[in-house]
Amino acid sequence: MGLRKDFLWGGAIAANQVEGAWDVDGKGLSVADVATYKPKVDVKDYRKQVGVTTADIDAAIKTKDTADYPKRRGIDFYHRYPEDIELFHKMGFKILRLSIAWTRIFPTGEEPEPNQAGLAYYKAVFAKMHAVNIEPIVTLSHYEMPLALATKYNGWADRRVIDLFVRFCQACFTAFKDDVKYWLTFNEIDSVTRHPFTSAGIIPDQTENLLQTEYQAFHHQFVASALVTKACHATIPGSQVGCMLTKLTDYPNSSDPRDVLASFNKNTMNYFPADVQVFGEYPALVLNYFKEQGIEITMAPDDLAILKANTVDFVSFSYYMSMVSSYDDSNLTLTTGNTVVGGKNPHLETTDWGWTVDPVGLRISLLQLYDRYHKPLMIVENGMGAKDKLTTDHHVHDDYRIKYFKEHFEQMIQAVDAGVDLLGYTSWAPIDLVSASTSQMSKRYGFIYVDEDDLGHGSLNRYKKDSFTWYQKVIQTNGADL
Ligand code: BGP
Repeated sequence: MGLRKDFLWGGAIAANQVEGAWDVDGKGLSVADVATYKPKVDVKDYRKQVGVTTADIDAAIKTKDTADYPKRRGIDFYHRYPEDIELFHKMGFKILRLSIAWTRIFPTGEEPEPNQAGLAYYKAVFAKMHAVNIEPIVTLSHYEMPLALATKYNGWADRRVIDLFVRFCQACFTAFKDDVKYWLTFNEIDSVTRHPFTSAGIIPDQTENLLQTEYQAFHHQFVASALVTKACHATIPGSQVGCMLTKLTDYPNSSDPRDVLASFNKNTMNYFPADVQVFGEYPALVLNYFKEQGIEITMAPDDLAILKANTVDFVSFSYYMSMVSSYDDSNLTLTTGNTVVGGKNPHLETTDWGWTVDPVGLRISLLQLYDRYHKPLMIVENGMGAKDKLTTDHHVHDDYRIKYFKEHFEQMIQAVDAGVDLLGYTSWAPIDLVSASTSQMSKRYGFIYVDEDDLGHGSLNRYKKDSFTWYQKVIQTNGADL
């Protein structure tokens, strides 16, 4: 069988991790521009709450364009996109996932009119992509809410942000209706409870019930996502809108039924945002969890009808690692991969950053998601962060990366052979970029090396790694030659 003939091979990037030019052409500050990433919990002591504070933000604003805030530099995709898109084209990309920075279109989120320079920039990027037959898939919100909305409203915790987001999306649909068919609303929507600031603009004040705030923010995002799905379908006939989930596939630590139950519950909470976006309703188990936790979601009278009437067309997800759960954490050796905390799996290796490498987990994830949702799927992030070495003659021999992808593709193809409807695959990331969790360049993902270090020094020259030619061959043969 193998992959469909029109399988969408490509790569995925996000504006805040590549563009740089953080204050160019009227762009406003986004949460990404000020946050050296901070998860909600201390990774060494996962019971300890941390998270971004107003003092962090003030310090970041004062510090401005320094090495502490590398996302402001990015890899200068803002100016170098023609060259980068050419390189993607050389690899044979059919699709490129990228995000539109909200702050290029509405710098503070509340301007009466969209910023024409921002719209013109993306128009030019899409034109370049179409010139080489690369289809865009656009994420409308990839950890880059206007900072002004975070500080003024506590981000998505406030219902008023829904209209502001819908307005931004509508401006994009109107401007790019002839350019973009595939859209994603929120990147890794489930991440609100892991890093509330970058994900939802929430600046926790230590007195509030943070879970309550986070689930309220989720609800606002669900309603926004549904309204945006509706607007997209109305403005762009034939458009396809997807949800985007971090698939954190969880295994029980043992066959002890209590471990199995703990893992089931973990997976239920991971699926929940996609459940709402696909089924158009809250799962009963999650509503019960809210009750148990004393969480009360405030809803407007029409909200549930809006969710039900505007579900997504396909399900997209990122897949990096699997997790292990037990009913009793003391049974686990906890690992602290920098976005999540979970039990160590003795059967799996980890990357230098503690993320388990689990190709079979990708196959399991595809089977689970298809079995649950019966919707076409798209893998929109998957890849391996590594410390690459550039040789003096400008090569990177990244056989470890080729091995990682080969093993994941083998499992992906087996899932497709088992009946999963998979539309495409975009690697994270086709070109080195600033890491979301470390804010550094040295966690490299690309098939293309970018000469830039963690302090922003370097020529920014692009060099093809060994994996570049390998991925090119994979695309050429539609996965037949790995
Ligand atoms: C996902 C994000 C991406 C990306 C990726 C890798 O969670 O959607 O933005 O960065 O993870 O993570 P990191 O950059 O921390 O290695």
